Amino acid sequence: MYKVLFNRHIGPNPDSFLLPEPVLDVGDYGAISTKGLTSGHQGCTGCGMVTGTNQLLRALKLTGKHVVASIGTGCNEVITTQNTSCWGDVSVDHNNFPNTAATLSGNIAALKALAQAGAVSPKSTVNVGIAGDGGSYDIGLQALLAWIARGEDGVYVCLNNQAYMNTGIQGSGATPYGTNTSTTPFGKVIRGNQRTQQYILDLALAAGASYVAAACPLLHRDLMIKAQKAAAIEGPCVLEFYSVCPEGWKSDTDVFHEITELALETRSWILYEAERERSSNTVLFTLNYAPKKYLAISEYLKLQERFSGMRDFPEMVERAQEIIEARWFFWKPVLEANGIEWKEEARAS
Ligand SMILES: Cc1ncc(C[n+]2csc(CCOP(=O)(O)OP(=O)(O)O)c2C)c(N)n1
Ligand code: SF4
Ligand SMILES: [Mg+2]
Repeated sequence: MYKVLFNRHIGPNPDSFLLPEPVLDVGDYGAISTKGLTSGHQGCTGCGMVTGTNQLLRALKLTGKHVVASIGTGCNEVITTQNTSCWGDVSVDHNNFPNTAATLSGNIAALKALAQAGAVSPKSTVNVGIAGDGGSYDIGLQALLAWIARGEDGVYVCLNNQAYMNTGIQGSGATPYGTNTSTTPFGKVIRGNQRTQQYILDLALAAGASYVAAACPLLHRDLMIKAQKAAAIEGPCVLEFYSVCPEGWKSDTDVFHEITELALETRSWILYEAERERSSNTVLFTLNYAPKKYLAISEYLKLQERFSGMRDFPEMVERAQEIIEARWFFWKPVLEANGIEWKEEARAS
């Protein structure tokens, strides 16, 4: 285990004690045109992972490095590999469902060998692995944890839409309690997903990651700062992006903004980051957003039909609320230091 320290400051954080200088906010670069994911992809209207990938690539390119991306099977790969020109000048390899972190490792080794042979300059590339929640929490977890354990320098990004969307909305380790998916259908006897979702960033920190961060494309500056920090910090860094999926969440295609905002305001998605000081094995946690009065989880359940079954069962809604509050208990010292209540008293009516 590691020792826990909290940053008292709540908000986007360009500083890191692992970096000599703060990274630049996207606005500080001035009018530099950069291209992330360009047109030609086949993502659904309102897809959160398209926006998240776009912001990730823009942030990494702003660092001036060449992006080498290893992408695992899932929506992100399927929608971008029929017309690969949408990746622009990113070097991309598409690999199998469990393999993202393993092929990321292969790219890192290959570029190290090329640098030793003088064929590329060292540190001129940023190596990224991108996979879905199924590819990260489930079938790709072994490769991810082993990559972290080897301590290699790179960035792993989990695009979390909370189920296996590309193959027909099967539940994953990231599927929230009560969700209706094709493998956790909402019926009379078993009411949707009975398990509590897991948290990949907890696992990554336990495995020894240098830096982990949760972001969402609604707050693009925060996401891009985190991507740049992950690119600059030495060692394995893991990012997780909240990714609205109208197809799998059974939501309208034009409420990307509203759903993400509700995720933040109900505290069901936590924007935070954590960085590790290796010699003392201390991890510094920073909370990047906390609503002063948070909304009840029932508000979050409204715009997404995947939750339509559980909405009618008050005990299930209460259980979902308890899961959130149990997770926020961790942040109690930071909330209290900032005069914010952490429990029901803090809920807006
Ligand atoms: C070994 C293997 N098993 C199953 C599949 C089929 N498959 C491809 S993508 C996928 C689900 C991807 O889910 P996730 O990683 O969450 O990505 P999403 O599509 O949701 O973005 C599955 C089951 C495969 N390609 N390879
Ligand atoms: S199914 Fe979901 S994740 Fe896949 S492209 Fe459509 S909106 Fe995006
Ligand atoms: Mg998924």
